[in-house]
Amino acid sequence: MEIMKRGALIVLEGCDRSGKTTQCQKVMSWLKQSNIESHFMRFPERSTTIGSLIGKYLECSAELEDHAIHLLFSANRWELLPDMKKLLGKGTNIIVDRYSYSGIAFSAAKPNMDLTWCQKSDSGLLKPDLVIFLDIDPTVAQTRGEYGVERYENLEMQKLVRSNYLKLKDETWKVVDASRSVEEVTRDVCQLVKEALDSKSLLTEIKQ
Ligand code: T5A
Ligand code: NA
Repeated sequence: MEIMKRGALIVLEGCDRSGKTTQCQKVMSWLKQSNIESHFMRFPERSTTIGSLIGKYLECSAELEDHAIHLLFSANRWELLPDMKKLLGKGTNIIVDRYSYSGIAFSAAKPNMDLTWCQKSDSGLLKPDLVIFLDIDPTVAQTRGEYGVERYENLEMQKLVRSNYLKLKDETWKVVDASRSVEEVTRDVCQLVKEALDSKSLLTEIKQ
């Protein structure tokens, strides 16, 4: 009898312009070519009602108190939790462009925002099987396309975000040097995804 494998939850994280969306697209096309059932998601997901408010905040066309916007980012993940559980349960892998780690690292980079407080609203969401951290010096990232268009895209903020990310790093994290060419980064990212998909831990329940 064949044992049903659940899908893997794989997250790409990193400072702004580290190349997350580019690499998610590369991974998705590799998975498609390999006939591996996979679904792409991103946070913030700006298409929902909550997400549209987040979008306005990021474009600086709306102002929100720091704790309030933090909770909206978190609510945006909670509202998509049922969809994520359904996909993983039927064996579909999910590749996610940003997750709770962004929520914590960015909010906690603001003055008077406590990292431990920021973690609370995401407690109970699904824990990823693998987090690929695209690491880049924020001074290098700021030379990349369209930098500085949205809120948070400034050097001081990004340096604090990077140091917060490193505080959140645990055994599920793999750090990839994202300052290299797209092709070099993709090679490492696809290798890490492949290892995660081969893992025996997918025969167990998804962690919460
Ligand atoms: N946020 C997010 C919170 O505060 N709380 C939360 O809970 C969440 C989920 C928007 C903001 O929201 C914050 C974090 C963000 O500040 P977003 O919508 O993911 O989040 O942001 P985007 O602007 O879409 O994406 P990023 O700025 O993070 O960029 P990416 O996805 O890291 O980078 P990418 O792939 O778009 O590439 C950027 C540019 O660099 C080039 C690309 O061609 C592009 O021009 N590039 C490279 N150039 C050279 N070498 C490489 N290896 C390259 N890879 C890509
Ligand atoms: Na992106």
